[in-house]
Amino acid sequence: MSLKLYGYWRSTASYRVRIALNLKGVAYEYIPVHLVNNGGEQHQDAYKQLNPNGLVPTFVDDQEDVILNQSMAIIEYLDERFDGKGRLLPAHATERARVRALAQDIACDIQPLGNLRVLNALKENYKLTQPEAFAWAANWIQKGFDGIEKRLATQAGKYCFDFDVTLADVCLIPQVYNAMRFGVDMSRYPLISKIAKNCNELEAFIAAHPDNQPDADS
Ligand SMILES: N[C@@H](CCC(=O)N[C@@H](CS)C(=O)NCC(=O)O)C(=O)O
Repeated sequence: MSLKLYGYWRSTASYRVRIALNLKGVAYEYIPVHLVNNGGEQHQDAYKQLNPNGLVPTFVDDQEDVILNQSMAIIEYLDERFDGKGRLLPAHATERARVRALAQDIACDIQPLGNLRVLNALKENYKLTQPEAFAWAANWIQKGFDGIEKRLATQAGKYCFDFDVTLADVCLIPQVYNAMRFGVDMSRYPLISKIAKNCNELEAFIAAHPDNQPDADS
């Protein structure tokens, strides 16, 4: 089997897929795509042949002749293809929809607003300074986390949904990492912080952490 993940150490979407691969216990080759150096390797022709969107991650499963973008699609593919270990989506339709909704609160409503290309456009086209761009990103993370914190009060246990790690945790933990990078005051979010602490004690999350990637700090 030959599975490859094209990603970047600090990319939250890549981080989600790394966590999912580890939870599934699936070995893979990690291929760094530097989002800043050389004008951003995500924009180079060789990479854009794999992913014309010019974003990471891209996942390749040679055995099945599959090339996928979009971290959520990749994770659901992994969950179905390697269904023996650590199901990331519950079997029951209502629970599955709730998990997806929380995951999408992060992946659809928070992450895109703080993406590198959005921050670059704010700086280049609207003359925001670096601290102003960081404040923009932090603002949208806070708006999203305010809602998630309230939602978790009705359902969270050790993880976002009781005692099983799900797709929601897989999305939440990279967003917490990103929130800290942008200076969000996490003391406003005791439940999110507790869940992040619990997840970050698990080997799958530790191994996926940005600092533990071969391209970290590059
Ligand atoms: N919805 C996509 C988001 C992908 C995405 O925004 N990736 C970011 C890193 S987290 C990226 O490649 N940014 C490069 C850029 O903005 O130029 C997914 O979940 O895979």
